[in-house]
Amino acid sequence: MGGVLQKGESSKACLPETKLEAKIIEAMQRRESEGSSMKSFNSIILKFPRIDENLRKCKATFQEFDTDGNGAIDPQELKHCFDKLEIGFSDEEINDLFKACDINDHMGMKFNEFIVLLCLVYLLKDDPAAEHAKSRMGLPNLEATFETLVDAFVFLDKNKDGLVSKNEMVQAINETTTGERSSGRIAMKRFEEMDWDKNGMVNFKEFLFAFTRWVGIEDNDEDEDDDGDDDDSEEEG
Ligand SMILES: [Ca+2]
Ligand SMILES: [Ca+2]
Ligand SMILES: [Ca+2]
Repeated sequence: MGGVLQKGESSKACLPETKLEAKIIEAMQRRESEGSSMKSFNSIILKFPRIDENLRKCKATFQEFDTDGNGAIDPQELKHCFDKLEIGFSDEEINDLFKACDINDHMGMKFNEFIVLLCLVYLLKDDPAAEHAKSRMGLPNLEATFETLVDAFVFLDKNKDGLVSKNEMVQAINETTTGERSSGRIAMKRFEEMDWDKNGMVNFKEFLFAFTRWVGIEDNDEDEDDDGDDDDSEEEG
């Protein structure tokens, strides 16, 4: 066959809530036309430790751009970050991204939110129409990791509509059959963890936030090591 079915007209049930989200879906669909190198759900799972390791390295980048050191990146710091990384986004785009990723609504990016934001930037930059298409962000390690995350999403999104449905999740896991009956239930659980707004679809942002949780990156700043006044880690006689 090889033809592309144009049946988008009938599936307008869940419209993207924002312009940014529409752009993300568009960028994802563009990327999906290139296919995924993932062969199975297991191959995604197997990459978790490496993804975790690389995202943690990003902590230094986060701290670098948190210039006032308050543990969060505010809109001003984010703009500086984009300048420094030569990410040619408009102020409006930066603000939209900030709002989309500032899930606690406290006008500050926590570490996990920052990672999600950068990964969205990575996807959005891959736009042939954009001025800085395909140019590097100056974060080679991270970009490889982001590519893996995008690749994983592409693998899951079987019908290439830029969103992962519950059925697609089940399908992805069933393809991996190792004869385990529990995999379906795990898939459900994973899906529910991802689908924050419970609209039955997981978008790339939801996927990324879920991912940062799975690999254990929360917005906890309890493990800061730059203050030196930890009260529980070291006790001196
Ligand atoms: Ca700050
Ligand atoms: Ca889909
Ligand atoms: Ca959702």
